[in-house]
Amino acid sequence: MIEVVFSDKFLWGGAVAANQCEGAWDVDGKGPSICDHLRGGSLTKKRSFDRKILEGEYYPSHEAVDFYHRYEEDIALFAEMGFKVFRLSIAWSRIFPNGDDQEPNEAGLEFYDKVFDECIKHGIEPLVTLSHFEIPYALVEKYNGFSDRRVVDFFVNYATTVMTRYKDKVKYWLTFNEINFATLPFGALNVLGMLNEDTVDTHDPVDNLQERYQALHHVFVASAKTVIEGHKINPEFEIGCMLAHMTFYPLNPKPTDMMLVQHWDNHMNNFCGDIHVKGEYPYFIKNYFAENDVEIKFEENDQEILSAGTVDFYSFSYYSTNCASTDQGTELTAGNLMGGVRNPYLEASDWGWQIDPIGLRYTLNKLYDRYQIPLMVVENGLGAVDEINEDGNIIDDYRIDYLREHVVTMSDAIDDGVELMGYTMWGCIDLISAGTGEMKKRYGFIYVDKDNDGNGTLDRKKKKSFDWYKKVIATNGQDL
Ligand code: BGP
Repeated sequence: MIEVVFSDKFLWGGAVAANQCEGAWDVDGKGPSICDHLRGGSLTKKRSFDRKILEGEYYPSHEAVDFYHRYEEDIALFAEMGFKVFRLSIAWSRIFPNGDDQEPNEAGLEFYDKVFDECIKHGIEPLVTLSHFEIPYALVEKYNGFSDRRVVDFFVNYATTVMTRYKDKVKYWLTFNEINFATLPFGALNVLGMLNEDTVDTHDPVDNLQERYQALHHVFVASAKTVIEGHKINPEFEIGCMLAHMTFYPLNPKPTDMMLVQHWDNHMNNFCGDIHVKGEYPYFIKNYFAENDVEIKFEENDQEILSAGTVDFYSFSYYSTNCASTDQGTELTAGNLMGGVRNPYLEASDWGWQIDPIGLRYTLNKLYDRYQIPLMVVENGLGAVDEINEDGNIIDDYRIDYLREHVVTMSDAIDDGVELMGYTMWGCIDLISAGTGEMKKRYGFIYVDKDNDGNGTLDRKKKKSFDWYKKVIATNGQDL
C-alpha cells in the first residue's frame, strides 16, 4: 500500500484512437481517411500507400477491432474496471466525409452520440481527441492536407460542429494527437496529411522544410482557433494539447552530449509545447528557421489567435526514454516516433522501446516547471505479445509490472507538487498498432481475438491485468 496522493477527482482510465479500433471504415456515410489507404497500417515506417483502395487487400483500419459495432460491450468492460475517463478520437471523415462538405453526416454524429451516452450511463467522462493521425483522404488529394491554408477552416468547422453537438456530453478535449510528430519528416503524413509525390511509395523522408513547417503553422492556428471557439461554445470545456514527449538523457556526462539533449528537447518538445501553452514561437525555432531559409507566413491575425488560443492543460504520451550522444557508432534503439541511443541502464520492450518509469517522474516535473498548468498522461503502456495459456487465461504480469511502476512514479511526481489530472493507459483494449499495423503488439487489459492477417472471432477476453487495474482504480492508486 502507498500513501494516498491521488485526489478523489483523479481521472483513471484508458485510451484508444478511432482508426485503430473502430473499423466500419466505409459504413453509414463515412469517407475514407488517410489511414484507410495504408496497407500494413504503419504511418511511420516504409509501407505501401495506395491512392486507390485495392480490393481484397488487407488494410488494418478497415475492420480494426470493430468497436463501431461493439462499443456497448467494450464500454461496459471499461466501466467494470471503474474507468472515470475514456479517451477516444472522433474520425473526422465520419462527420465530414470529404472534409470540405457543407453539411455534416448525421449518421456519423449519431454514432458518437450513442458512444458518449453509453459512457455517461456508466459514469465515465469522455476525453475526445479531435484528430488522432487522421484527415479525410479527400483533403489530402485535393489540398495536400494542411499545406493549404483553407484546411484550417475545414478543421475548425469540423471541431466546432462536434463541440456544439456534444457540448453537454463531453467536457475534455484534445486538438491534435502527438502534434510534435510533424517536426519529423514522416509526420507530414500523419499529422499534416501531406503526401510527398517523390516518396509516396517508399515513405522516404525526403521533404521540404518550408512546406512542412508552414503546414504545421496552419495546424497550430487551427488548434488555437478551436480552443477559442470551444470556450465560446461551453466555457466549462477543458481543452488540451497532446504531444509525444521525447525525454532524452546524455549518454555520457560530456558537455556536447548535454547540448544535444537540449537541442532535441527544444525541437521535439518545447517548440510545439510553447506555442500551445505560451502562444508564441520560441527563440530557438525562429533561429532554426532563419538558418534553414524557412519563412513562416503569418496571416494578419495569426499571432493574436495563437496568443488567445492557449490550452487549459498539457497532455502527452510517455512510453520510454532514449539517450543522445555525439559519439560515432553508439548502439541505437527504437522508440515512439523516434529512437535514439541505447541506455545501458534500461530494459526494453519486445519492440525495443526502453522502459523507464523514473523518467516519467522526471518528465512530469520538467513539464510542470516549464508550463505551470495541469498535466495529463494520456498514453502509457506496454506493447507485448500475449499468449493464452492452457486454462484459457492470459497472465500478463509483465504489463502489470510496467504499469505499476509508472503509477508509482506518477504518485512521486504528485508528491513533488506536480498538478496531474489523470492517466489514460494506452490501448486499454487490444487494437491495431499505429507504428506497425500489427495486432500482435498488444497493450490491452482486454484481449481481442484477431491475428496479424485479420483472422479471428473478435471476441473479447479479460487479461489478468484487467482485475489488477480494477483494484488500482477502486483503491485510488493505493493498492498496486
Ligand atoms: C502513439 C500513438 C498511438 C499509439 C501508440 C503506440 O504514438 O498516439 O496511436 O499507437 O503510440 O504505438 P504503436 O501502436 O506503434 O505501438
